[in-house]
Amino acid sequence: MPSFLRLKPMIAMLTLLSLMFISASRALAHADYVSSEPPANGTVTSAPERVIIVFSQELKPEGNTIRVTDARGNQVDRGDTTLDRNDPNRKTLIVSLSPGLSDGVYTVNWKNASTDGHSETGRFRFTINTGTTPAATPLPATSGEEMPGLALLAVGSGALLIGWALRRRVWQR
Ligand SMILES: [Cu+2]
Repeated sequence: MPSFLRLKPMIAMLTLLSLMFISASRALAHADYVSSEPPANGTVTSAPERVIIVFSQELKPEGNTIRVTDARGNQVDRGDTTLDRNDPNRKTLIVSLSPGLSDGVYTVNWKNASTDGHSETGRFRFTINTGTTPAATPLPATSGEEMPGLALLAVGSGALLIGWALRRRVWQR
């Protein structure tokens, strides 16, 4: 068998692999968490009146949610998530909180709707510690949960293809 024919499956495989990686990285370019108030894993010394989250892309006016719960899972936001009108770039969400929240650990679950048609979710925690109650324990790291499955799928399929190609090459010898 001429050697150039042996290269064909290799080239096809590499092309397919690159396409998968391109589509995977495109899918990952959504409105990601950039910063927030209170900051993720941060501690504030007085009860905040609102939670503000800044994202990396413009958001739609609807379809965004910030849900804030206390350590017992009780909702402490007022269910009024909106785009922050102070941000002309429309990358900021804001939700108001029940007044006078007590010291403790709070969890923020967010879901956004990017103008590129994609939706993303994530979660972080913050602590209120006014110094009037014993200090709260430190928090685990923040997590952004954005389709890790797709990237894994690309890597997994790539590994399978490489295995398949190698097997074929050994066979043809
Ligand atoms: Cu996107």
